Amino acid sequence: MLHSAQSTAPQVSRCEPPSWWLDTKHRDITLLLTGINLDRCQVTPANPGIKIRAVRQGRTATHCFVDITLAKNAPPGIYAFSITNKAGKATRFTFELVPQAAKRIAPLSTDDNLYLIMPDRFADGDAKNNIPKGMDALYDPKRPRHFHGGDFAGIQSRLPYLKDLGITAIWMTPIYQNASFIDPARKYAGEPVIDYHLYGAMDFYAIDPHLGTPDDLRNMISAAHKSGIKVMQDQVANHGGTYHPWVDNAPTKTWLNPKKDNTWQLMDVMSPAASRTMVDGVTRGWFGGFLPDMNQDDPDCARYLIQNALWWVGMFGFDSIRQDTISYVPRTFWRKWSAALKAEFPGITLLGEVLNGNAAFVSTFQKGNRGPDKVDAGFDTLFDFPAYFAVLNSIRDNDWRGFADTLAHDLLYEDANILVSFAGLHDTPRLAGRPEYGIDRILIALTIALTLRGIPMVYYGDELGLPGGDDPDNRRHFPGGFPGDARSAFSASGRTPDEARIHGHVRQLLALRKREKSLRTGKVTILTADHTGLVFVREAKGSRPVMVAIRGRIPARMPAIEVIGAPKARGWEPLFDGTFSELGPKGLTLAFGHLPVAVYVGE
Ligand SMILES: [Ca+2]
Ligand SMILES: [Ca+2]
Repeated sequence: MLHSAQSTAPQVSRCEPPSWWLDTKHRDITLLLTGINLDRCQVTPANPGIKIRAVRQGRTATHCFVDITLAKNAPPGIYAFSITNKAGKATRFTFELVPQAAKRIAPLSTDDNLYLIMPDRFADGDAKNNIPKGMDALYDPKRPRHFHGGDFAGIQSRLPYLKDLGITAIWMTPIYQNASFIDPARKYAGEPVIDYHLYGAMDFYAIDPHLGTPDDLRNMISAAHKSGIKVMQDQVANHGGTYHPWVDNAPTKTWLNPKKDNTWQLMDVMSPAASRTMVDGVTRGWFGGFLPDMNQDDPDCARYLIQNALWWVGMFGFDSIRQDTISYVPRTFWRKWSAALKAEFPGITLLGEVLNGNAAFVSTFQKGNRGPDKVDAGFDTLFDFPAYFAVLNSIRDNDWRGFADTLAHDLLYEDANILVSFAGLHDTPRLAGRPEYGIDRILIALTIALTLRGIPMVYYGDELGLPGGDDPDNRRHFPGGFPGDARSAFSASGRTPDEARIHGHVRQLLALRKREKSLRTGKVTILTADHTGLVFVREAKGSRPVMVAIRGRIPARMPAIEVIGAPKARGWEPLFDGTFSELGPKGLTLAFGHLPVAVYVGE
């Protein structure tokens, strides 16, 4: 048993946020202290520069909130505070002020080519972090749900590969510290559950040690910026990890929503016909039934999450944020969250994930769009899941009419021309996961994603046709990124013939995109969309038009498509071998070579 003096003295084990920057517009900050005996405390700053506005007790004596204001002339450095509890016992804790926020570069635009990396699965650049202390059981590159060893150093060392491919921005899946142990309660298909994907934060202010240190992250971001590559952080404000300490001991009574399975009925949140209970089933239900759901209607929880979002950008210099599962969170929170980020970092781009194929729903989350609830969630851009699903369906159905119908829904977006267009990501089966489609399907889906309006994105390995089914099989490691790999697809000599073909195709299209303004900013005009195939033109004022043709497969492979209404041009220069165009009896005839796609630049 502890002596009474020890048992009543306050102890502070955490201060969140641990630091801030001085050139901030966000001078009123709330510190969340975690520890013991933090009941009815007084906090006194040891140095001038930080004013205490209020100290508020949490749900129990393990948490308290300290509302502070940073003076404009506060010098940078470590600030100490004395904290005295109701028993009159005191201790100290510290908070750091750095001179300025990390420097950032320009917003994401349609000039960018985005690349999605799951850090654990891309490249292992530092074997020393593969088995952090006490985590021996978590590392096994041969098993699908274990850590494979990828890290920040691995990404940094592959920046030249990405630059050569034509990439100008990378999105890394989350980097928060996740559970350091195997989930004792769950297994999937006989495999232990390990959060190698890092979507289950155990500490929102720490980096998972498998990826490296804060300095490794800073070095990687700085090297990326020097290479002209922006870095997007993946943030998760909807939920924490299954075993987050808040599950047993939350800072306030309403910090988490009560444990209840999510209904997954996404569209209820914008449905004028949905009851309050139906809406809550999505926004307050626990993701998967086991991920503790943050209650953003709790003002302290909301403030914590907003400060956390600002902190990562200010301390590390991310250029943009991809926010997870945004439709599972009340939109009133996103309004505050996006406003705070834009106020502090005017150049930041906010990309929201709404994993749904219906543009009527997805579009309501874009900045400027007030849905039926009159709330502007404030996201600059969204993933174009509707177009992604439409492409797969059109390939399956051998009919491109559905794709044209989906693009008709562009009218619903405030700005469809900045949507992120992709041919797969870490939550969808790989394009190469269905062998019956062969390489054609991969080339078709990638060609559309990389030539459509918006910001194109490539999921790591898709440029090689990396195979894989559902999660986690779609997160196999990049060949050549890991010790012991038999070959390296990072270099041309290490690619199989099919990989070389797909890689060359992607690289060629990304280069064309860089060269042709029409592909970056031009309007989309569909000329053909039926069983014969798909033909669309991208044309920006005063720039050469680009025409994209996808070959239909009914009744047999179409050798050519005749199109009417192509923009006037003296000629159409084909991008790929074996393709050509000629003026036929009915209009322009686009001929295919050995590829299922053809791309032409108007002269
Ligand atoms: Ca490593
Ligand atoms: Ca939620």
